This record gives sequence, structure tokens and C-alpha cells, in this order.
Amino acid sequence: MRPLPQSSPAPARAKPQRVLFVEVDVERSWAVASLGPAFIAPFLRERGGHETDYFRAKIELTPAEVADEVARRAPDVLGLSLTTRQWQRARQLVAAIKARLPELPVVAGGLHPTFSPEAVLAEPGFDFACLGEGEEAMLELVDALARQAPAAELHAIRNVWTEGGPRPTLRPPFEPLDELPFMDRAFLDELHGVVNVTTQRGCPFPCTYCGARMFNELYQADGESYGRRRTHQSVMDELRAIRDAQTLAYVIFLDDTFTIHHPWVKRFCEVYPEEIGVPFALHARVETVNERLLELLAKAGCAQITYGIESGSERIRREVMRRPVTNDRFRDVFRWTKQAGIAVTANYMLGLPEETPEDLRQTVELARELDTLDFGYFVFYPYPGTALFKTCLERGYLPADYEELPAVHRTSILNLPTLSQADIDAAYDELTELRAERMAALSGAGSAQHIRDSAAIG
Ligand code: B12
Ligand code: SF4
Repeated sequence: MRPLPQSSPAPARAKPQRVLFVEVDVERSWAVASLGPAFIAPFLRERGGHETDYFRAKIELTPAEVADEVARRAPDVLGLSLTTRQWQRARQLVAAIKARLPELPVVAGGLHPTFSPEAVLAEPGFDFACLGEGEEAMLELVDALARQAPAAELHAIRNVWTEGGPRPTLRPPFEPLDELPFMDRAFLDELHGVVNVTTQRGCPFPCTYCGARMFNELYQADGESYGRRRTHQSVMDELRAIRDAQTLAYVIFLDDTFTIHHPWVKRFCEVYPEEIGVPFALHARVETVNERLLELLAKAGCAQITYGIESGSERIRREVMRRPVTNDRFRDVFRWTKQAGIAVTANYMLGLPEETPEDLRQTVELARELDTLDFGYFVFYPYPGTALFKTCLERGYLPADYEELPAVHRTSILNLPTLSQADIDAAYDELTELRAERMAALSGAGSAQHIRDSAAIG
């Protein structure tokens, strides 16, 4: 970035900025792109009159090719939304982009810059880290860059940490959520009319491994509550707008826990089938549903629910994850969900601190017993900011060079006294085989082989 002026320039009409968001792919994936830019871009356009652009840095593109494309699009500001997993590749891409465009301001936001801002700003090429919510902060920053505001003014922008400046204070979470523009679908790469929607921000649970949870703690430290939900009217308006503009075949509610506030969910079950009516999927915790609610959701069109199980060991859930729920609760809820006619999928984790081979065995056994339509399984990675990250750091489980290692979910980066990589591999392979068997039964040997092949890549 060009050196910041130290005093205010003569007042000039700020020129609208062209803000390019680059999606940093880390695998060959059909997955939806980051939602953050899809929220921020329309906010910049509507409230600030800026131009926005989007480009997906697919995994097969080299850093030089990505830099060429960025240069071709000639942005005034570059925005990146980063999870920890995307961080390593983002560093390489930004190095190549800055080699081509040394004066281009680079702003990183999302989970990783929020909880590792020092590391992000220490990396050459990253000029600004956005902590927490980005809509208003990015608008203020882009406006300030447009006026070539002096350094002191940039340092005063809440949520935005400028390289070389002090840690910023946070503005309160945006309220009401209904006043945010709907996400820009052109930033999401959705296929076949399957759309991703959020109705809330924040999750009230204290899971020790979860990055999402950390947003609550970040804002709570400032006395603010991060949890908010949109009105039904706003959610239905968004879905109607999508249906008017494109095919609407299936809705995935990406909220962390869709089922936390029952009066809201019950009202949703009344209005959704009348106004929208296409099948939908959601994420829930077993503690937040009951038989009656599942029946209502099924009648409203809920086709699939993903539950986090994480471990088959009640001890690990209670003592390590702060999830004191019993295996019987999973058995009951999965039975009710299936009886209601809703497909169940589940997620598991392997390789947590204090986990033993016996705990892993219990996870594999529970996965076998619960017999879900499909399930995901991930080797635990300690995300910065989480309680388990601190545990791993304090106990010396993290290798010294952990910041240089890729954040993947196939092998553990930890040195755990209770588990070896071979123990984790064995459980991982058993889950792969179980999943392949399920897929072979459902859709043939071809899909089973695909599961084995992709599990080998991780
Ligand atoms: C939807 C979702 C996905 C989607 C989309 C991912 C995405 N990056 O948006 C999909 C399905 C693709 C996905 C995949 C994965 N996900 Co995911 N996912 C989520 C989920 C449930 C919601 C995220 C979301 O969109 N929230 C709504 C938006 C509006 O919030 P937001 O992203 O935080 O954005 C706001 C601010 O952060 C900021 N901001 C964001 N980007 C930017 C950019 C700029 C320039 C600025 C200024 C500001 C800014 O402003 C935004 C608006 O206020 C979160 C949980 C959570 N609540 O965060 C997990 C979460 C982000 N996922 C996580 C993980 C681990 C994964 C996977 C690795 C899972 C896996 N094992 O395969 C993959 C890898 C994804 C990747 N590319 O790295 C972790 C990340 C932890 C971490 N520290 O990295 C989370 C936190 C879940 C958890 N329980 O820990 N995920
Ligand atoms: S319930 Fe889900 S989103 Fe909420 S803290 Fe636990 S893992 Fe995170």
C-alpha cells in the first residue's frame, strides 16, 4: 500500500472505489463460497455507492495466474474472507498479488483475521484485518481509502486493525439484521437452484472446539450480545426475491443452530410452507429439538437435518468439549427425526486432547449404530481463539511451527500423549469404510469408491 498521508488532504469528493473480493479455494470443491463478501458487497454498493467484483481463485490456479486476473480487474481495494484453513494459500496469493500491485490495499476479514489478527498483519502484504462483523467496518474503511484519509483516521475505524496501528475497538453488532441487504447470490457460486440462507448470527452454546462460538465471546467482552435473528418477513422476502430471479429448488439454512428459539421456529413452520414451500435443510443440536418440533419441521418441508455428534465418548463430550449430552439423547432424537421423515446426517471429530483409542472406538461404534443417511468426520484442528486452542498451546500439544502447517482435517498436527497418528488413522479408515458401505448400499459401488478415494486425499 502507498504510504499513508499524515495530515488531512484538501476535502475532495470521494471517488467510488472498485472493491474486489477474492475467494480463496483450498480444495477442488463445489461448496458454496464464503458468505461474508456476499453480505458486505451489496452493503458497499447500496450504502456507499462503491463498485464490487468477485473472483474465485480456484485451486488449480497458480499465485501468478491469480495475480494476473486481479491486475486485469484493476481493483482499488482487495477483500479476502479467511478461515484458518484458507490462511496458508491466502498468504501465497497475496504475496504474488502485491508483487504485481504493490499499492493495492489488502483487507482480510472472517474467522482467522478476527482471532489471529497479529499474525495476519505481520504477514507482508496484509494491510488491514477486520475483527468481527464487516459490513459497516468495511464501508467506513473503503470510504476512508477513497478520500485518502490520514493514518490517524484509519486507526480510529472500529473493528479495523491497520498494520502498525493500535488494536481497534469494536462497534456493536449490526442491528436489526433485517436492515442488511440480502446476500448477493453472484458471490456464492450456487448450483441447480440450491441456495444458502442465514436467519441468525451467533450461537449461545459453549463448545470448546468451535470457532463460531468465539464471536459471542469477542463481543461479550465488550458487554455486547452477538445473538440476533431476522424476522420471518425478512427471510420470506429474501426467498421470494430469489425465486423471482432464478430457480429456487432447495434451501440450506446455514445457521449454526436453526432450532434454538422454539417460538421463532414454530412460526417459521407456519409461514414457510405457505410462502415458499420448497424442501429445506438445517443444522441443529439434539438438545434443541423435541419430537413435536421435528414433526412440525417435517410438515413444513424439512428434508434433512445435520447434527453435530463430534464424539461417541460421553466423557470426551462432557470433559473436553463442554457438551454434556448423553448418547441416549442422540439415539432418541435420531429416531424421532427419521420417524418424522427427515433424513439425518451427522458430524464427528477424531483426535481431541485427552482422547484415547477407547474413546475413538466409541465414536466409530456410535456412528455404526446411529446409521445415518451420511456423515462427516474430521480430524480435530485447534482453531485460534477457541478454548481448546489455548489448552493445546498450554500443554505443548501444538508443534512450534504450527503456524506454517496447513490446517487440514485428515491428519492431526498435535502431539497428543494419549493418541498416536496411527490410532487416529485407524479410526478414520473405519469411518471411511463405514461411509463407503452406506453409500454402496444407497447408490452403488461407484460412489463407495469415490468416498475411499477422497478420504485418502483428506
Ligand atoms: C457457512 C459455513 C461454511 C460454508 C461457507 C464457508 C464460509 N467461509 O463462509 C461451507 C460449507 C463452504 C463451509 C466449509 C467449511 N467450514 Co465452515 N462454517 C460455516 C458457518 C456455519 C457459517 C459461516 C457464515 O457464513 N456465517 C455468516 C457470515 C455473515 O459470517 P462470517 O463469515 O463470520 O462473516 C462476517 C465477518 O466474519 C466478517 N467478514 C467475513 N469475511 C470478510 C471479508 C472482509 C474483507 C471483511 C472486511 C470482513 C469479513 O464480516 C462478515 C459479515 O459481518 C461457520 C460457523 C460460523 N458461525 O461462523 C463455519 C465455520 C466458518 N467453518 C469452519 C470450518 C472448519 C469449515 C471447514 C474446514 C469444514 C470442513 N471440515 O471441511 C470447511 C472449510 C471452508 C474453507 N474454505 O476454509 C469453522 C472455521 C474455524 C476457523 N477458525 O477457521 C467454522 C467457524 C465452524 C466451527 N464450528 O468452528 N463452512
Ligand atoms: S452448537 Fe455448534 S455453532 Fe454452537 S458453539 Fe457448539 S459447535 Fe459451535
